[in-house]
Amino acid sequence: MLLRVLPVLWPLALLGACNPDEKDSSDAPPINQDEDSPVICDGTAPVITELSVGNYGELFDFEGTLAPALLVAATATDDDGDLHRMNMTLWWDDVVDGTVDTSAAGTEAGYYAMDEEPCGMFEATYGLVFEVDGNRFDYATEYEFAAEVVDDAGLVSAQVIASGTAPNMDGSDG
Ligand SMILES: [Ca+2]
Ligand SMILES: [Ca+2]
Repeated sequence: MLLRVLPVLWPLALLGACNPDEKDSSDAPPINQDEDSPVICDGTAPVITELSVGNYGELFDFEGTLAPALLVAATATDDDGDLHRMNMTLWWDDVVDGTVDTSAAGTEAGYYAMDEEPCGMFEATYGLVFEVDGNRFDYATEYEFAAEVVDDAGLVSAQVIASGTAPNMDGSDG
């Protein structure tokens, strides 16, 4: 069965996650003035400040198919502001014991470019929705996820683990 997964990104204004004044602070790194060179921020790794796993809350439109969905969302901060392009890697299991095997390749969300100038995105929330169809993800079952976030420079955060319960077949909380 095909694993259907789609990235979702919330408007930061809705989350209140982005302080537009932050990029004007003295902490902001200088931006490379040479327009022909790629912009390189200070080179700090991102930090996951929150990882949530749970019911998306309603049926999700998986490219034309409405289905219950499990939402995994990570909020990350990064001192050098290069979350204007961000990726997330996930591993999971259905044994909630505080550990997830990450020895095999994880599922990558794929880089997502935020609508923000380089080196100016100090916090971002990135999510993935997984279709819950009784196969790869079972209804009303608790899953445990390990997540890593990757910034524009390819620097990887420390892993964070969180668990949550997949919805019922009708999309209600499982
Ligand atoms: Ca960074
Ligand atoms: Ca586990």
